Amino acid sequence: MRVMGVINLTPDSFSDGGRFLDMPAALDQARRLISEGADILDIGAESTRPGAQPVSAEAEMARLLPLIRAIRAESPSPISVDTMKPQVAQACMAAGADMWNDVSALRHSPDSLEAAAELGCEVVLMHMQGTPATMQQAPRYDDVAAEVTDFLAERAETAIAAGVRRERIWLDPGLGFGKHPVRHNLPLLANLDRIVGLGFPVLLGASRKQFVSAVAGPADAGDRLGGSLAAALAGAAAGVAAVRVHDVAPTVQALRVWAAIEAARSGSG
Ligand code: HH2
Repeated sequence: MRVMGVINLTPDSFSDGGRFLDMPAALDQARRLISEGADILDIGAESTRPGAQPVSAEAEMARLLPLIRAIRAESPSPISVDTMKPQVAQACMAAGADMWNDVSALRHSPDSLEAAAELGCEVVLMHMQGTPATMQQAPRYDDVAAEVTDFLAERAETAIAAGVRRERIWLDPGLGFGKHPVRHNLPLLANLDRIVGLGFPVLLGASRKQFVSAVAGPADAGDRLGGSLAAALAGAAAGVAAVRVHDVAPTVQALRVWAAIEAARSGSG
C-alpha cells in the first residue's frame, strides 16, 4: 500500500488552502511529506471544492512548475499533478512529474485522452458526478457503488482505446465529488472491492473529507484525522493500491500496524 501526500498550491482548498502558496513553504512541505514516508507527492494548483474559482492554465503552471523543478532537483520521489487541463499535465511531465491525477477522468478537454496517450505517464481516472461548481447541489444515484464502478470501467476502456497503456491506469471512486457525504460515500467505502476487482490499481482520497464530520460529529477539516485513518484502513482491507492523504506520518503508522496484524494473521493460519 502506497501513501500519496497532498500539497495544495491553492488559496482556497478546503483542507489546507493558502498554507503552501509560496514556494519555500511548499518545498518545505514536500520535504516533510517525503521524510514522513510519502511514496508519491500529489501537487495541485486548482481547488476542486464545491464552488471554487476556476484557475487559468497559465496560473496553474506558474504555481506548479517551479515546485516540480525544485523537488526534482533534490529527490527522485514520484510526483503526481492534480489537474484537469492537458496542457498543464504536458508542461508538468516535461518539468519532471510522473503521474497525471485527473479528477475529470480525461473528460474535461477534448484533447485529454490523446494527451494522456502521448505522455505515456501514469494517469488517475477519478469518478465525479457533475462539475466542481455544481456537484454537491443534488447528487443522485440509484446504486452508487454499481454506477461508479461501471463509470470507471468505461473510462478505463475508453482511455485504452485512445492509446493509454493499460498498466498506466489508476482508478479512484472520487469520494466527495458529486456524492452525499453519508448516503453515497459510505456505500462506496463499503464496496471498494468491486472497483479493486476491475484489475487496476485503485487510489482512495478520503483524507479530511466532510463525511468524517457527518458520521462522527462536527470537526474542522484539520481535526478529521481519526476518521481519515479509519477510511484509509478500510481501503487497505479492500486492497486499494494507494491512499491520498494530508497527514502522512499518522497514516504511514496506521497502515504499518494494520499490515503487521495482517501478516500475523496469515502467519498463524
Ligand atoms: N480529492 C481532492 C482533490 N483531488 N484527486 C483524487 N484522485 N482523488 C481525490 O479524492 C481527490 C483528488 C480534494 O481534496 P483537496 O485536494 O484536499 O482539496 P481541494 O480540491 O479543495 O484542493
